[in-house]
Amino acid sequence: MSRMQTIGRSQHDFDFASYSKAKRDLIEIRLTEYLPVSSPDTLWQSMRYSVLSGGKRLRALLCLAAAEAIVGLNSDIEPFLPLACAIEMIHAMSLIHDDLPALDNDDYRRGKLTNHKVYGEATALLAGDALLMLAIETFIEKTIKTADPQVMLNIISHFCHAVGASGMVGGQILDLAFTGKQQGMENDKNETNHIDAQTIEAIHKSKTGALIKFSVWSGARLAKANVEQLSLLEQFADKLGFAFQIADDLLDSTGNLETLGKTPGKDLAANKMTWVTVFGEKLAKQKMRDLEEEGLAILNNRVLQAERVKPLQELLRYAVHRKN
Ligand code: GRG
Repeated sequence: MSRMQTIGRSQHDFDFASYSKAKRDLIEIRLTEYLPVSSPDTLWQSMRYSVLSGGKRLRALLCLAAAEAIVGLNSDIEPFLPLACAIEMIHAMSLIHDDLPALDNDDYRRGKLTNHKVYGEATALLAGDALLMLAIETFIEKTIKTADPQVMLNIISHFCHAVGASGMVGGQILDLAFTGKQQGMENDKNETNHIDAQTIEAIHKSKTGALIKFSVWSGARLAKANVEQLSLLEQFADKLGFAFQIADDLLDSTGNLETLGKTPGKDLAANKMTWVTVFGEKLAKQKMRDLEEEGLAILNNRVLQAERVKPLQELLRYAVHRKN
């Protein structure tokens, strides 16, 4: 049987629903443990409110699946759980900050009031800050006994890059610059103020793609992937991250508050530059499907084992075809 047929078949012989439920359950248990009821009271409540409020846990799942792509599906994933949970903490903090009035000014997230609507802007801001630090602390404290410190330092360095000015924070500011919401950012736009495919891709790659790429890369790195494997998985994550963002933008234009858990139609209302608002739904869907094919093709490589990449294949399909 050719490798391509094997990939097609995996849709049927790999029980992704059970796989992802089992992994999500573990992630929830561990996150609850890492975020105890503690003091200062309100700060911890606010942190717990956003981290333990559901969410697809896609980034944590990607991290675990990338580790499994290297160590195998029946291996112990315990050593990778703190890293996967730390990534969910960072993701949650980025959502808290993103929802603030100074940025997207959203009232709903994951079907609940946003953090600042419940706890106020000052606490929401500080809960985000504390989560960022808790993520790093958790990863270090819970991993130090089992992992090579050199590998851990490498992961922390990549983490800083993915989150900071070259990653999420940088992407967010470019997004604001092109949305025209922020004054004094003229230098951050290109000379013509013209938004093109390359610019949208650059914004997506940093704002959303960087953490997704880090999730995949870091899981594999902690699992001691070799250079070739890491490079392929990064290429795969690039495709997935971009496809995920286009899916997110499509859902924003077609979904509703009930299914999305957040206010739909905000991109168009805010004049945001997305693949959907700039090129329309039809081309956006086409681009997303192309990225899905490209991502699956990347996994079809002799340096990765077909059996071991099944969760990653299914997570890519899920990122594209999800309904929320
Ligand atoms: C990271 C230091 C630091 C600051 C934050 C606000 C900000 C800087 C960056 C914005 C990043 C952001 C919120 C990007 C959008 C990503 C996105 C599409 C989020 C939705 O992700 P899902 O659908 O959410 O995975 P769930 O709720 O399922 O977890």
